[in-house]
Amino acid sequence: MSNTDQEHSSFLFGPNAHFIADLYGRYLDDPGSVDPSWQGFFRDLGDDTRSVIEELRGASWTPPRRPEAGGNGAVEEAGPGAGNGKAAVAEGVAGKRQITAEDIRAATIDSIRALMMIRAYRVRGHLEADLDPLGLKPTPPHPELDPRSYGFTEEDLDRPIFINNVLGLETASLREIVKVVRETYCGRIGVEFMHIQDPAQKAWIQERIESIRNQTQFTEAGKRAILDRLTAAEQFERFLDKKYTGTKRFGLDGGESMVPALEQILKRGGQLGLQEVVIGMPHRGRLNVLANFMGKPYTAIFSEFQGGAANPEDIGGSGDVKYHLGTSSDREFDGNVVHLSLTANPSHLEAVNPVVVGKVRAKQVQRQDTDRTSVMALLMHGDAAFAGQGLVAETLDLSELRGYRIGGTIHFIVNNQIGFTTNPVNSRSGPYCSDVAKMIQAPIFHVNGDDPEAVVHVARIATEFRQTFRKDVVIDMFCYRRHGHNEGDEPAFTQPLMYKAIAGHATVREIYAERLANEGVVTAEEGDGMVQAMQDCLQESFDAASAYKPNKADWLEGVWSGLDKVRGFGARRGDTAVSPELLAEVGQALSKLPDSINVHRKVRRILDAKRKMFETGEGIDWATAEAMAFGTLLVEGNPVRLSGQDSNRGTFSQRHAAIIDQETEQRYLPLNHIRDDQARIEVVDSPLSELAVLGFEYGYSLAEPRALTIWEAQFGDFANGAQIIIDQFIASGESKWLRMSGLVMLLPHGYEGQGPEHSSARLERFLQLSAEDNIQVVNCTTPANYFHALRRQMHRNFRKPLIVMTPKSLLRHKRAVSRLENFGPGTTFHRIMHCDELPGDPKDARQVILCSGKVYYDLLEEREKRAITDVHILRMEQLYPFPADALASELEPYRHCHIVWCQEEPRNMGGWTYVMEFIEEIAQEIGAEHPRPRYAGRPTAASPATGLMKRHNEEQALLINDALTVGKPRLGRIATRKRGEADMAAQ
Ligand SMILES: Cc1ncc(C[n+]2csc(CCOP(=O)(O)OP(=O)(O)O)c2C)c(N)n1
Repeated sequence: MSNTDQEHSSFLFGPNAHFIADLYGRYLDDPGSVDPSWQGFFRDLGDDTRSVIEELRGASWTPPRRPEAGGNGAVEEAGPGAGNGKAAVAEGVAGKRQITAEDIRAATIDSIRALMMIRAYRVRGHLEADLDPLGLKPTPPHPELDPRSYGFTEEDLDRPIFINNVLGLETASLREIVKVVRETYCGRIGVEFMHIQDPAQKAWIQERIESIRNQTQFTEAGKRAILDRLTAAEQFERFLDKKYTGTKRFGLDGGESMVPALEQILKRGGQLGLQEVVIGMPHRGRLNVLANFMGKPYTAIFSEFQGGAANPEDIGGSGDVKYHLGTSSDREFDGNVVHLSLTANPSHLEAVNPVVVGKVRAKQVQRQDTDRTSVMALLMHGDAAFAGQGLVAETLDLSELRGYRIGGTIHFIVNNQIGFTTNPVNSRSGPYCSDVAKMIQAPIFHVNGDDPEAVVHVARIATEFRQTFRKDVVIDMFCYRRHGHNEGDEPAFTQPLMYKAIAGHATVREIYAERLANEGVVTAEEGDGMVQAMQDCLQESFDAASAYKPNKADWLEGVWSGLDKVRGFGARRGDTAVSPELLAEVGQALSKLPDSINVHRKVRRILDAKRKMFETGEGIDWATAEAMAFGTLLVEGNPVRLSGQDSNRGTFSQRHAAIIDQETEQRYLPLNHIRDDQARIEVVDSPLSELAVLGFEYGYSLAEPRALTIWEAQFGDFANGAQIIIDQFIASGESKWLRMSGLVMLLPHGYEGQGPEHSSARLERFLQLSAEDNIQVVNCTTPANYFHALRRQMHRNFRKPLIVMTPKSLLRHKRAVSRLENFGPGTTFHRIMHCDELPGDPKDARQVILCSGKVYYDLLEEREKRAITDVHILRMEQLYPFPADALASELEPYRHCHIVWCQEEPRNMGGWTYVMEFIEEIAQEIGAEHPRPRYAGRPTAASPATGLMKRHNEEQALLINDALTVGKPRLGRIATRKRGEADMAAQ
């Protein structure tokens, strides 16, 4: 094309692009208003046209005004779209050449087509990106990325096309456009971002990557730093492989680019205000991260390989395998210090995610990081785990919720394209392991792990995105796993072809070192020197390992200082009584609202009832006692955080923590209005998740020992959806990792005929988990005792998780109330309680019933109804730690009596199998006449409870009768059931 032609063309294309845009607007308003040939053209373009036209218009373009009658609308009216088929304007304004309507149309159609193609690259370019270092599967061409799909032919390759500065190109040939879009979208990075609905976020990513063709030009120093980190990462694994051949280490070999990428996140993050990063990661590469990112001394790691403990031996605990351990450190980049803490985790992949997120939230509160840019979560994942574990989705779901958000997590997937021995095709239904992250519209950067510069580059963009938009972002690094799942495994059993390819594949460091040598940045000798220096350093640390002794455990530092490891059993009451003045002050706040709030009339009645409780000092119910515990702790400076499904109102409409204005739906939390200088309560209605939410609250409790942190189940039965957090963290975290938690779990429990899933919080499971003073399990019968149990959590110098079986019917039971004096001076938590009023002298008793929780009231009522005076009742308010000393002294007056354990749960559930040995042993110790306790409860059962009310009532009556009947071992149904089972087993 000659210069003159070009002048004509570029002149033409700009204005006519606008013209076409306007024409398209008219078409959308009324298709019949434009020439039929244009109608056909617009129709064929399909849905994407609108956005393409918008790009063609450019940001500065404003639509032309519609011509007014008699106005000077000549410009807008002219042209083919106006129906006159004449290029009057073009001719008139250009004045250089006769331009036909066909010329204009061809040119602008080119523009539109080119832009549609560019758009297709933004949406689908990642599908043709060069992501797999092994190149095992050919990437099939996608038709939407083929220029021919837009009507272009070979002949169009060099014709200039106006694209209005898209991709930084005003006018470019098709050849050039294709080159740029392929560089940007189909290189070694594939970006998924067009699913993001927020225009600012989408535009930010587009601009960020298109402006530099998705490539950072690293300085020489930057390239050296990348090579240095790759060398450290590679040589560390090699050294371990050599010294501890075949020992499990879950090496990073093949995924080494993660290490410089993590460095980049800290460096760029530090520049953007980041001060602290909480990290969660799986087994893969964990030792490498500990050593080469967190700065854990190599000597310490080698010592652990040689069987040394991670903590001083006098600390105790069961310890854990080395690739589960956490640590913390400070790193400095360009004068910015960033504190890092890697959270300890169990084998259960992804289980640590919500724990990390909860920790971050607590730290943000501590640092008053209201814009959430100082503290960030960094989660690493395996590809199979990210796709497979539902907890990933549950935790992502927390990311934008008011009560849980932390301003975004950076996710880094080490996508080695295999899970143990399972291929991706058997691992997931979607094309990418990262697909679940689209549910929160997170941008996803797929990147080839053999290109460390590309990996560092996306780490930088991801960090900027997180700090700018405070939103989750995902890096999916395609790589490979050089060895078997662990180093003792033979991978060729199952993936022979893949492992043949890996065997012949140079390491990431080798590839990069060669590249830098070719670029003349680092000579081959220098590269080898880096390797040698690393080897020397490792050898030196190795030599020192046998003499290495960890000098202190780090568990009572920072916000934990002042707290201590628990020592000895016993009552451990803590000082939980509250002065009458403070009780009155909290009572006042709980029952009086500002006049401006429009309260629901039933809530008003509840508040009036509360006022009466405080005025009379009588009848304080469960919910009020709980609010009193919260309120008094708040005044004492302990924040309270409660989250669970429908926790504000309370599943049983008992709590009403937030009063909702009936006109405006504004929330008012009376507990935040006791005094000006009090701590705050946060009551969060959680999403319908147990696993993630319990994990989050557990994480919160790890980072904030001075807050009372509570998770509440809707019904206790649902807690088993969170079993991993219970087993792997709450019950065993302190023993494995020396991490205390004062988390409270509220689990509604009790047999009230509501069926199999609304009766039991599976008390037996918590009791089975109880050992080595790990948790506390209580099943209180009075509001005041519950109050003291909650306050006790903050009023001792140690922290232990507290599992509370909470009531349902007792919330409104007329006898399950306390008096104000039960909260006042001199009061405390009681592990064992006898009846409120003894029916007679213990000397005259013939039987003593031990029980726990709601069944106490059923026994009491029936005993009164039958006027029984020789059966006394002892309530075990705390089941673990088992109150052996208290039980011995409470049982003492009943040495001559029969002892019965009464429970509502089936015999294979509830407390029976746990308490029976304790009771017998204690009874023997005090010289009881009948030391073996008798069981009164439901027979063994597969399902926790019947779904039939009639049957429930019969069963309940039977077990109460059984418990109250003196000395009578009931054969009948229990024995029959057991014999039947034995017979079946024998057949
Ligand atoms: C919840 C859970 N289920 C099963 C396992 C056993 N397991 C350990 S590693 C692994 C494969 C993980 O694959 P991937 O997530 O891709 O990580 P990679 O080991 O490949 O880095 C499996 C199944 C586990 N640790 N956790």
